[in-house]
Amino acid sequence: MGKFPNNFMIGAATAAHQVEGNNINSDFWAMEHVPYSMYKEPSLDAVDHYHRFKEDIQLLKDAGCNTYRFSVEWARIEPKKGEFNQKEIQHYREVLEFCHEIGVTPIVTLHHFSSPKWLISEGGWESEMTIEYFGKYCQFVISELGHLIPYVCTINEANMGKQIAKISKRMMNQSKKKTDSPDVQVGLNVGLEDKMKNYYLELGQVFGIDPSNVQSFLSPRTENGERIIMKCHEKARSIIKQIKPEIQVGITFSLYDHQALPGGEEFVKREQYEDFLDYLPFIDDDDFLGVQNYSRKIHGPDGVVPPDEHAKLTKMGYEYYPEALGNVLNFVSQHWEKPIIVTENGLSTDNDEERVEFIKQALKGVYLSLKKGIPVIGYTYWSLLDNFEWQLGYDQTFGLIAVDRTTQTRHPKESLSVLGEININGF
Ligand code: GCO
Repeated sequence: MGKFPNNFMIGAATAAHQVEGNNINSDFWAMEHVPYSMYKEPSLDAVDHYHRFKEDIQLLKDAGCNTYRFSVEWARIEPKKGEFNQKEIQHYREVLEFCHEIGVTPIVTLHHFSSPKWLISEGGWESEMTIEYFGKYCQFVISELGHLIPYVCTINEANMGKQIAKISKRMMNQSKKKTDSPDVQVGLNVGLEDKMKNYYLELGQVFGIDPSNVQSFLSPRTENGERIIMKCHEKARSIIKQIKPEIQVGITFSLYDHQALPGGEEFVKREQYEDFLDYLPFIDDDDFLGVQNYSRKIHGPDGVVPPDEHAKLTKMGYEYYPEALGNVLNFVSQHWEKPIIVTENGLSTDNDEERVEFIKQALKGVYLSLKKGIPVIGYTYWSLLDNFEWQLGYDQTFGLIAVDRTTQTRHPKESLSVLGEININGF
C-alpha cells in the first residue's frame, strides 16, 4: 500500500510506574498497599524495566522501530519535597543516552499518572501549590537532561480526571437507583460503597490528610482541578522553552472516536467538546499534540449505547475497533493544524494475531490521514511490554513483548516484528 516518510517515528510507549518496579515513594505504591485497596494487586517489581531498559529498548530497535516513549518518575526524582535525587537523574540520563547511542528517538513524558506521595499530602491535583511544585520538578529535569530530549509530553491524558469524574457520577447514580429496587446486585453495590469508604479512610491516614482531600491524578476532578492541570502544563512549557527552546513540547489527551446514531448528535458534540475542544486555549502555544486512542463510543438519543452483541471486544471489555484512530485524527485535524504524535494506541489481547491485525488497520488509518495532509509525525504503540495496568494489575496484556515475571524473561511477540517491518518497508 505504501510507506511512511523516512523521518516518521514508529515505536512503542511505556510509563514508569507500570514497568520500572519498586516506585516506593509514589502515591500509587501507597494506594496499592493500604488495607481495602481498590487495586487488584500491588505493582512490586513490575517488569523490572528499571534494570532491564537496555534489553527492552534494544529489542524495539532490533525489530526495526525508531522511537521510544517513556516517562520520568517524579517520585524518584523528588522523593521528598524539595530534595532532588542526582542518582535517579543519572538513571534517566543513561536511558536517554542509550536511546541516542542505538538510534532511537526518545519522547519523554514528565507526568504519567503517578506522583510523589508527599504531593498528595500537600493537596495533590486540586491544590494551587502543585503548579509551583510541578514547575520546580520540570525545571530540574530539563536543566539536567534537556540536551538529550527532542520531544516532551508534559502531562499524560490531561483530560482523564474529567472522564473519571463522569464515570464515577454514572456509577453513583446507578448504585442509587439500585438501592431503591429489590435488585440482587444491591448487596454488591453496598459492599463496594463500604469498601470505598474504608479505602478512603485508610488513604487519609497514609497521606496524613482528611480522606475527602485525597486527590491523586486519577481522582474525579473538579473544574478547579481541571484549571490547575492546565496551568501545570503552561508552567512546564514556559520553563522548558526558557531552558531549551528547541525542545518540542506537547500534552496528551485520551480521545475516543465519538459516533452518532440518529438522535445522538448532540451527545457527540458535547463529548468532543469536553474531551478536547475545551482545552484548546491552553495548548495554543504547544509544538505538537499527543493523541491517545483505543476505541470508539456510540451515542444514541439517550446517550452512550453499548457495542452490539456481535461486536468483537478486547480483553479490557471495550470494542475492538482499530478504525477509531483514523477517525480521531480526522476530527482533531479540524481544530489543530500543528504536528500530531499518536502517543498511544493499542489493545489488550491474548491473541497476538489480533494485535497484528489491529496494528495494521490502525496504521493504515494513520497513513491515509498523512495522505490527506494531516501532519502526523509519529506513532507509539501502547505498550512495549505487558505491564501493570493500574487497578487491573498484571492480567491485561497490551504488550509487544510478553514478560514472565517469575524470571523477568522477555518474549517478543510477532506483533513487535510486524510494527518494525512496517517502519522499514511499509505495508
Ligand atoms: C492510559 C494510560 C496507560 C494505560 C493504557 C491502557 O491511557 O490510561 O496512558 O497508562 O495503561 O491506556 O489502558
